[in-house]
Parts: sequence; structure tokens; C-alpha cells
Amino acid sequence: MQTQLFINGRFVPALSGETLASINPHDNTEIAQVSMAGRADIDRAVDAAKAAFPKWSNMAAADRGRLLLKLADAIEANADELARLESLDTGHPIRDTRNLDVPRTAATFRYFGGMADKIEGSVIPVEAGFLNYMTREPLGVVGQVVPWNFPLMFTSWKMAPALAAGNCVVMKPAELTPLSSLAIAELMAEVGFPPGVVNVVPGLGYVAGQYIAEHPEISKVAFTGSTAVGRKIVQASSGNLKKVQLELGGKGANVVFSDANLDAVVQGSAFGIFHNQGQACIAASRLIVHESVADELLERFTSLARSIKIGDPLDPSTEMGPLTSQMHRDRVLSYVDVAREQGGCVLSGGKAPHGAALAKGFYVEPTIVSAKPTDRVAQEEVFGPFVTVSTFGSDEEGLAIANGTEYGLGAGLWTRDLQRAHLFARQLRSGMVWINCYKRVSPGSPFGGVGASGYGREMGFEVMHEYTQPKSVWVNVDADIPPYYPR
Ligand code: TAP
Repeated sequence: MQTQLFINGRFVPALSGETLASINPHDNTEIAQVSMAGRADIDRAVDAAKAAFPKWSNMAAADRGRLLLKLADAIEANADELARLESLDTGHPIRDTRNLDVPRTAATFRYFGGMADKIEGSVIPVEAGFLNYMTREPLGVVGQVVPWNFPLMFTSWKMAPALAAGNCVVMKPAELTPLSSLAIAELMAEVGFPPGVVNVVPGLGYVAGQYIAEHPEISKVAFTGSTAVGRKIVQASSGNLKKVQLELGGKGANVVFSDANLDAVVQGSAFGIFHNQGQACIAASRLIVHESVADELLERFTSLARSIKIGDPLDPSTEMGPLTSQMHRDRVLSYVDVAREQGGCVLSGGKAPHGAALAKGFYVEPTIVSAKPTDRVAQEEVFGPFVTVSTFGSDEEGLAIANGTEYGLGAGLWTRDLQRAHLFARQLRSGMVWINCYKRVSPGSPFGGVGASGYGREMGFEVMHEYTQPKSVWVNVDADIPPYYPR
């Protein structure tokens, strides 16, 4: 297990010697002491990335792609170890880290490995006698700050497109969950990424993260996390006017119409909110149900929620693990009181599970509460296994509730009516819409939000707009063209 900063191709201690414990959320024990980068370490990482940039950006794009493909193979060859490490550090059930997180991480590096030599420019039809073409150039050194909810996957979402486009990377994982990003750095060194192309610098957000956002030699910062910190990143980035990309919180609307297939709704909604203990920006955290099917749906949904197997993330039969930190567990549980204060009813869960085996961990039962759409629990991102239920009568009312928060990241709707599905998809104020499914992601499909959910898109060819800048080149191809100001 790597626990030091990865700078210029080597694992090194922080200059200050400072470390922080990474904690196993299942039993509150220490997994490892991890080096914490300070500002001087970030400077070292930026210097290494700057030095690596000319060669990396001028390397044949197919060769950059080949390294990403080799990395994807290495991730698959080390799948079991990576899944175990991610489960230990985050609390995700191993069945998910094995079946979702690790394969998706490999798939993302592979997808962008394939894209590296397909980032094309264009020729613009201008007046006769001139050739005008546009190329896409890498930005230079990019900073990336990632959260603790999907650290392994987000390492690939952030690094893969940046590297494919020819940028060099300084990435700060979350202080709570740095281990899988360091493991990826180790694999990168093994498969032959040149020193300095990627630097992974665990550290505190307000120290290392803030300095990455401020750094005068970083051209762009890509951030995933809370809206509050997103705003700080924008402010900190203003010094050198760096490009900013923000993937922030969400309050996913999950709208169920009267004609929906309720079996599919129950399964899809449970996955939407309880997968990864609800710690997902795209979690289906607001169930908005047509009043005619609300009773039947809730009976089935609460019954499924009560049957979810909570336990040690390393047990392959576990369906829900602990939340990633004690502080976060306490925050999630505090929303149960908030719900009650505003007149909501706890329909299921609402507390830590009983049992000595889970007593030291940061567990929360799958929680379903009734709420008015304007209640705090239906407006604020709880980021746990906590879903509010509200009902609607008309389609207009359903749409108004769905669009009635400051967020706009992911939203789902369940109906057999094709016209209504497309009409709603168009009217939802949301970066992503799922029809008769929820929380589908793919490396090829643009991911990101509107409003308080941020701006910019990850994934697909769309993300290349984030990691490249266009250059327009004019060529006079006709020697007879008169000068612009004839004399
Ligand atoms: P944040 O505080 O936003 O943390 C995300 C990342 O930003 C971490 O790496 C964090 O560092 C870093 N950071 C913190 N302060 C910073 C600053 N001033 N400048 C630059 N970087 C900074 O999220 P959190 O505390 O982990 O979670 C709080 C809430 O954020 C959650 O309840 C949830 O609502 C939301 N959240 C959203 C997402 C997604 S996917 N949209 C993911 C996680 C959390 P350290 O944590 O290492 O100090």
C-alpha cells in the first residue's frame, strides 16, 4: 500500500513530514498514516508537471493512448487488490467495488486511451484565398481536486481525459480516502508513464486544495465536491484566470407517473439512492410519486429498504456498508430530526443499525421520510441513504417539484408514455435525465450539471472542450490577394 506523495514518478514524504490517519469506516481503526502535502509539496508537483509537459504534449497521441490502454489492463490485472483497498478506505461493499468501481475505472482509462489520437480540429470555410483551420491544444498543467465518495472512479474520470489530451496532472485526493489514487499512481509508474506527467498529492482541502486552485502555474482546475467549496475554488482561481470545471452537488428528482412499471421503479429507485450508501451527487434523493400509485409504491419500496443487508464492506454478501466518516454519518442522521421538525414522517430507517458487529462503524439504515417539496430535507443535499417522498397530482405539479431546487445534476422519470417521457426530459432542468432507469453512466456520455450543480462536462468528446483550447490559424494561400489596406 502506497502512503506517500507521488511526485515526479517517485513516492516521497511530505516536506513537513506531516501525515494523517486514513480510517476504516467499518470499525473506526487506522488503515495507514498518509503523507499530507503542504504548499511547498504542491510547488514540487507543479514543477515536475511543468518539466514533463513539453515532451508529453508532443508525444504521438497514439503513444499517449497506448499508455492509458496499458494502465487499463494493469487495473484489471490488479482488480481484486484495488477493490479491497477501495472497500477498506471508503466503506463501499466489495461486491460494488469489484463489479462497478474497478471495471468502470478501467473502462474510463481505456475509453480515453482510444480517444487520444482522435482529438481532431477543423477547417473553417472562410473567404477564397485563405485557409483557416482550428487545432485543439492541451492546456499545460491541470489541477484536479476529488472527493471521497468514489475516489478510484473519480481518479479515472479526472486523469484519463486530461492525459489523453496531452496535459500533465497534479491531483489531490480527499484526505479521507487517498489510498486508491496512490495505488493508481503506482500502476502508472509500472506501465511506463514518464515521471512528472502525473502527480498525486494527498493533503487537506483548505491547504493543498486551495493552493492548487490558486496556483499561478496551473492552467485549469477540475473539481468534484460540494457547492460551498466549488465557490471557494472559483474565487481562488481568479489570480491567473485559470479555467474552472465544477461537478458539484445534486438533489436528484426521481419522478414516478401513474402508468410506470412499479417493479422496475422499486428496484431502480433503491439502486438510485442506496447504492454507495447514497453518497453520490447523482443519488435519487427525492422520490416524487403520482398520488394514485403512492401507497402501493411506498409499501414495496419500504419493504425492499428494510431487507437490504447492511454489514462489513469486505463481506461479499453485504449490500450496504458504512458511510465514509463518523462526522458525515452524524450529519446524515441529524437530517432525521430536521425532517421531523418540519412535519415529516420516518417511513423506514432513520437511525444507526443495531448489533455489536456494526457498533464501531459509521452505519445508517436505509432511510425513507415523507416531506413537503419545500422542506429542508427535500432541498439540501444530505448525501446519505436518505430519500424524501412527496406526491403530485398533475404533470405540471410533478415538473415544478422536480425543478424546484437550486441543483440540476441528474433526474429520472418512470412512465410508459413515450411522448410524456420526451416532453419531461426536455423540460427538466438537469444535466442528465434517465427514463425508466436511474444513475446510468458511461465514459462516452457527458456528465455534469446546471445551476448549483456546477458547470462543464466530464466524459465523452464533450470533455475535450474542458481539457483543450482551440487555436485558429489563418493562411494566405493566394499570392495575388491584395494587402488589406491598399496604397
Ligand atoms: P468538499 O469539502 O467539497 O470536498 C471535496 C474535495 O475538496 C476534497 O478533496 C476536499 O479536501 C477539497 N477541499 C475542501 N476545501 C477546499 C478548499 N477550500 N479549496 C480546495 N479544495 C478543498 O466535500 P466533503 O466535505 O467531502 O463533503 C461535504 C458535502 O459535499 C457532502 O455532504 C456532499 O453534499 C458534497 N459532496 C459532493 C460530492 C459530489 S460527487 N458532487 C462529493 C463529495 C461531497 P479534503 O476533504 O481532503 O479536506
